[in-house]
Amino acid sequence: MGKEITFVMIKPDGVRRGLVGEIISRFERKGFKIKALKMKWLTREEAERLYEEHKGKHFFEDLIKFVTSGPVVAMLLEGDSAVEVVRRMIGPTDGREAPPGTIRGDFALSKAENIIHASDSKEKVWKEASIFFTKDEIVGDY
Ligand code: 3AN
Repeated sequence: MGKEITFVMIKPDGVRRGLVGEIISRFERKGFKIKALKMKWLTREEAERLYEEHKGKHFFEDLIKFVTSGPVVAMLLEGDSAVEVVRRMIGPTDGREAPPGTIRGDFALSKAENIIHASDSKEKVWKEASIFFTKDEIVGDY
C-alpha cells in the first residue's frame, strides 16, 4: 500500500495501431500521475535486457524481433499500489483470455502481440525503468 511507482511500456503494436492516447488516458483517469514519458526504438541489446527472464524460451527470438519492430512508448506511473493496480488494468498475458475492460481484453487478440507491458513486481520496476530513463528524466512532485 501507499504511493508507489511502476514501469509501463506500450509495445510496437499499440503504437502502430494508434492506441497511445487511449492507453495513457485510462491511466490518467484512474488517477495515476505520469512521472516520466518517452518514445524510443529499442536496440536488440536493450530488448534482451528487458526480457532477460525469458532468455532460452521458445518464444524469445520472436519476442525480441517484435519488440524491436517499431518504437515503443515507456512511462513511469505513480499511485497507490501502482504495480498491482496497473497489472490488473492491463489484464492477463493472452489477449484472447483477458477480460473485457482490461487493456488487453479490449484491444488484443494474441499472446505475443498484446499491446502493453507493465512490471510484475516492485523489484523489476527500476531494472526495467533504467533501460529508458535516467534519474533526471523523472519529474519531482507536482
Ligand atoms: P506479461 O507481459 O503478462 O508479464 P510474460 O512476462 O509472461 O507476460 O511475457 C512477456 C511477453 O512475452 C508477453 N507480453 C508476450 O509478448 C510474450 N510471450 C509470453 N508468453 C508467450 C508465448 N507463449 N508465446 C508467444 N509470446 C509469449
